[in-house]
Amino acid sequence: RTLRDVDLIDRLVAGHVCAGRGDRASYLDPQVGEITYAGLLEAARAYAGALRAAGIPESARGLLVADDSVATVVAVLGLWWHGCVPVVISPALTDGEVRYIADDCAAAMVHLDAASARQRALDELFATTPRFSGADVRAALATAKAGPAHRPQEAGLPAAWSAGREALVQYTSGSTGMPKGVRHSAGAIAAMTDGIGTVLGLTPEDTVLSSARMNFGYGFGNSVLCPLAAGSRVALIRGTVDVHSLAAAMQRHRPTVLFSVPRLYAALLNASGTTLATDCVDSVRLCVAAGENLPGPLSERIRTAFQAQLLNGLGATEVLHIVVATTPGKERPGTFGIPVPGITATVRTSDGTPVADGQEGRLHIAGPTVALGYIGRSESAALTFADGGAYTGDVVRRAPDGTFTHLCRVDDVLNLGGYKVVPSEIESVLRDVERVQDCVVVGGRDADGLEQAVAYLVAQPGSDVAVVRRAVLAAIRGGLAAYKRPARLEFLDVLPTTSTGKLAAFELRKAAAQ
Ligand code: 3SK
Repeated sequence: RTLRDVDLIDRLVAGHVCAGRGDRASYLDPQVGEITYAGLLEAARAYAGALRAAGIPESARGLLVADDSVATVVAVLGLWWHGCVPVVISPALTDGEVRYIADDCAAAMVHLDAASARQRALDELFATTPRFSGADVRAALATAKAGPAHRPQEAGLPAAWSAGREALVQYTSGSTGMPKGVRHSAGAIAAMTDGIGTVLGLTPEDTVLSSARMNFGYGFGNSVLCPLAAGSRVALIRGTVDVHSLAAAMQRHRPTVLFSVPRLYAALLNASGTTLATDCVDSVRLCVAAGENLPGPLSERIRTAFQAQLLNGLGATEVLHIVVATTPGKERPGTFGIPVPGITATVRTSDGTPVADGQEGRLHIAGPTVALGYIGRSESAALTFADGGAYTGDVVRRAPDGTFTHLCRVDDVLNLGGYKVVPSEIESVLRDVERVQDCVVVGGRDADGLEQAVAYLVAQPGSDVAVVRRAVLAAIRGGLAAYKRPARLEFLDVLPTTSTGKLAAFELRKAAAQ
């Protein structure tokens, strides 16, 4: 091995076992209970052995269509042990999206872990692909008996990863077309745990809870990379997380570090007093907010309610995790703070020229966590990965003290709690509704200052607006995932236009922001 090799298994699991911390809890899974670092290491070895026994080639990509669970982490670690590249995606994606991603990344195996009906559909979708299942891993964890996902004797030594080699692929929805596979190197994983990992300051005494899921870059860093590198304990929540399941998990697991998105913090704070009970928040020493802009007043409310430190971070899948962050204990409400160690962040014009402090421009990130690129997609890659780093798609400003403030997105993509939503996708559902003549969707603000989708519609002349509204609401419920649904529907007689007859979207944005 060369000096630049990264031993992912050692860094994340084996190192803790060798240091005498093998009996400490790594994961607390609602279905499996608590699993120690030694147990996690053994399960990863058994999974790697099963991959080898099934003839899965080293370096191949493996697709995990899986919820957050300890079985998903075992599969990720087993793939790394065997020298393969994990790709974790949500079981809530449609069959078409899952098939597209499996083909796009040329997955040599699939690991499927979903609720029963979805699991059956996924099993059918991949009838001819080497298949592993989360249920098999859980059975192996319970009995430690040889089975389809448990072949410890067959595993070789953990793979050596040179720093520049692809080790992880994460899919991002992006602003146009089908999802893009972002290729991360082993070196980026090591640099990320040394960079934002250091700022977070997680320790083996911490219990971590994340509302963001492992199939999203933020969640993968929160529930896998950062806590494992630090030897912390992670409490897992299965399925989609809402304000109720998050509050219940906080009461049950008493996390010391909470990772979430600003809109879930706002929902927690806005919920009735009984939800945000003392025994829900008093264990938390650090709140981490990322995924979307955190308005200053909301950050103050979080600190007051939790009586905890707050880290507000800006990240992107293309740079693996948070790259600009406030320092816990030195909060700067309304800003994202400064670049994390190892990262250079600059503000640039559209031709890539750096601008002076105080001026707005595109955020450019350089450093070891910048991805290797996309799978295929040479045109998109050339626009994003340029000038020695990556553009995150954010318009920002840097103050003379070096802190960054978020202004808006470069494109008109909406950021709804970390989900990037293209207005045209919402518009196409609205346009199909009978008696809708015209519509446009823009970004507005809710009472907490968080971005929301606002739809402006024009009904056909002579229609009953109340009837059209009901039809639109039904179409939204049937045709759009909950996070994509507009928060407000406004009916106008006509959409505003400029003197040249173009849509005056800026007028609607101004109105939606009030
Ligand atoms: O904000 C995001 O989109 C993000 C993506 C990946 C990792 C971390 C973050 C905050």
